[in-house]
Amino acid sequence: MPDRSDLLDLDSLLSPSERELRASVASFVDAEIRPNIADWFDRAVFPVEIVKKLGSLGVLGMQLEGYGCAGRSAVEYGLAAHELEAGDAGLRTFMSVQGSLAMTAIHRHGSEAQKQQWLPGMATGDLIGSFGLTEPTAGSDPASMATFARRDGDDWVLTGSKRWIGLASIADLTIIWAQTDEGVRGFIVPTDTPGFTATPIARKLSMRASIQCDIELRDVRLPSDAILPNASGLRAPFECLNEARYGIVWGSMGAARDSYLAALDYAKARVQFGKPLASFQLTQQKLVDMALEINKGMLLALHLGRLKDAGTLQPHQISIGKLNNAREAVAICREARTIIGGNGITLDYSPLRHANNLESVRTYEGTDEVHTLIIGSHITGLSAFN
Ligand code: TGC
Repeated sequence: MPDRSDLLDLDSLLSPSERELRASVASFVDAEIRPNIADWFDRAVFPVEIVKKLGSLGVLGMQLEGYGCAGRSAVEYGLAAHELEAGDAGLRTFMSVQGSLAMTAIHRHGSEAQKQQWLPGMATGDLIGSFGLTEPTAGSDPASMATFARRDGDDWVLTGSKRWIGLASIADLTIIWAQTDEGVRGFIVPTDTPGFTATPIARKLSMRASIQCDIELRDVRLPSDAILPNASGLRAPFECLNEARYGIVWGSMGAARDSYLAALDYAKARVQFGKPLASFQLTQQKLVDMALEINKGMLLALHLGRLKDAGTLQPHQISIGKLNNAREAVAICREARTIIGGNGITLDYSPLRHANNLESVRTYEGTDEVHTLIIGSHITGLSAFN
């Protein structure tokens, strides 16, 4: 975190290589994202040309070992998500869908041949992946998914639909989770397979510099080796979601930090009633409240990252981070907009764009409600779902 937002010297808790990684992603965001993001968001464009640049930066599947992946730590992965989302959540979401979901599904659950076929190209950004779990009528409750894969000789034949699937219309492959006679299984579906269609969802008020799709699967025939051999049951996609949820813990605070800094700069420059807004007590209170939550959120992210690097991070702890940081980040971005006043409703300033994006972030990868009840179940030993 730059020092105007790092009130606790959290920097001192990072190693030189962690600071170096963070600086390289921050420079990338300054050069490639900040100058263009208002235009991309306004025109609802995902800049496909950025994919290979992110590959060259080494952040696609960066937390994975081997197969061309960078093998960086969980904290480094978090710092990259933090800096990218300070640029825009849509771009951080690309990194998450590609690296945390699609690549993790193959790396964790795939065969050796599948890993060698797909992962090196995905790490460079030559291949784009997506991850199809959610359905039009199965969002928070993926166990109720209707997509079905039936055996036909040696082949599998998939039928069903998915919704809110990031990047699917430009992807080369999608991981499709489907019911089978033996429970939920995962399949690698090349997107040029007959019967597969992906249609971007239009008229979004959030994540406009990103793509989310409806997918239709009409008798999509796949060879027997398309199945992920080591993924059996819903536990498998949830293990991938853990990775993406962890990235959100860090990413959401990046959006919050960028909004806080925009409000701070504005408050110091903007003069009303003969003095800077920053000198008013009410403005200072807003800035202080934002800074406190950002510093607490970063401490939480770093603690969870250290647990993850130690191999001890538990799903309910990820829920604590995802729930708290996404929820606080939305509040911070909205409050930052109030300091910028009427000017803050334009794309000349980042807070309202970040706040709109965070409406998606607090919803996908488990809503506030889902994460509250995962934590509630951990505390009480009683599940609210079953
Ligand atoms: P439940 O019975 O609790 O669990 C089924 C099995 O999964 C295991 N499990 C986990 N394992 C690892 N990590 C986790 N976080 C896990 N959560 C559950 C569990 O132990 C069990 O294993 P086993 O071996 O005993 O069978 O399942 P449930 O249906 O009762 O779960 C309830 C609930 C609400 C917690 C769960 O359904 C949930 O997390 N819902 C939220 C779903 C969600 O986050 N969806 C987002 C999908 S993202 C997407 O499709 C698009 S990605 C974004 C993009 O593309 O842009």
